[in-house]
Amino acid sequence: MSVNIIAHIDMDAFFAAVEQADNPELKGKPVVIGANPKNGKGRGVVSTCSYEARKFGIHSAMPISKAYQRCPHAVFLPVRMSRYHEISDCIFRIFYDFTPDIEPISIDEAFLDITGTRRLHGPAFGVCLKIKERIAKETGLTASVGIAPIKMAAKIASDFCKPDGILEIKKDKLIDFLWPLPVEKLWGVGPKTKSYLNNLGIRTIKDLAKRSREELCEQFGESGDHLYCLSHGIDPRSVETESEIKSISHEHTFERDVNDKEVLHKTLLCLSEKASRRLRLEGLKGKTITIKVRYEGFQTYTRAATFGFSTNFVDNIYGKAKELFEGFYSAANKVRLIGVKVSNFKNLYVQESLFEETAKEKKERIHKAVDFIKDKYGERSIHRAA
Ligand code: TTP
Ligand code: MG
Repeated sequence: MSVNIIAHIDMDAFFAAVEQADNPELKGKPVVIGANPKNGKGRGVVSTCSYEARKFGIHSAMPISKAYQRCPHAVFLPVRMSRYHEISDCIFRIFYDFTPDIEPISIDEAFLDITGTRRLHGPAFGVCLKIKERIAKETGLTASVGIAPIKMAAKIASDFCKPDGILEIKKDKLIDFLWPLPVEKLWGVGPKTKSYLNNLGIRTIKDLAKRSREELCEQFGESGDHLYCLSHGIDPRSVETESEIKSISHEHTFERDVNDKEVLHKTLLCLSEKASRRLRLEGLKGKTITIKVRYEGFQTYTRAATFGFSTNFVDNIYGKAKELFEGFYSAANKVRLIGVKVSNFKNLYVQESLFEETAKEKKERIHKAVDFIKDKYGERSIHRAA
């Protein structure tokens, strides 16, 4: 059986490193990116900080006032999202020079399937070294890279070798690498499952691997089987490239965190319109609508609902997105990012029900007309009243 080679690449201290590259005077200094500390009285949180600042115990999502207490002489800077997006685009263009099989995970992180790059670029380790060199040359930044036959191990490996490292776990060393690790390193083992497993005497991945598949399935149902496989280094998930579209999503990060419901609703509408338009461009309809809401403290929530039919109409998408949002949002929390996703696709060209067709065809025509006008006169030419 052929072995997959997957790389997980994650930039080091991304926002802080961009600031240090843009202003070399900041190199070697503790730099904290996030809310204004206002001499220790500031509200809001740390987005990230340089490794120099981490020595003082500062980390992402920590209240900015606490970060100030720990290191008042650090350089505190605001988030410059558009600049980080520019650098992120540059990094992803470098990835695409090596392989089209890329699964973006966040602004500074992706999985690359480099199984097939050997003929053109040589063995995996060398490929990743070249990628790191190009990133360094073109952006002045460092990345950490984990290489492994499965995604989960590649991700653990990149964490292990931070900052500025490369760690390759070959197939025959995968079990030696995984088994001594605490069980919560496995994907899907959060704090609750961890303490449940710990109570059963399962602390390491090896402890878990020693239990029988049947026992784990009895305890955890379907996810028992999944845990069993992961603990034995089996992870069927492949790198999901953007070309095999599984979902269409749009997100918006606010320049300033927001709790004004009207603004949030308008943003949901705008994101739903974008999703609707892209779905129609791709000839897709989805059944499941998911919203993502990230608060100022970086806690992230998703809520999903599935229709009994497939749709790409903005009325349906926005209606459901708003309903989901209203179902759990409380205005006490400020929102940093909001997103709308449509998934669970069916082929457009399969008729759902002959009787529904006429009314739907009419709606479809109207949507197409709107797209046409937007194509011709720009995104802002037509807008719905919220
Ligand atoms: P991460 O990759 O989690 O962190 P990092 O790149 O700063 O540091 P590391 O070397 O440990 O990878 O996140 C990428 C960027 O996302 C980070 O630079 C800032 C942003 N971010 C936040 O704004 N808040 C958060 O709580 C986290 C975790 C990240
Ligand atoms: Mg990072």
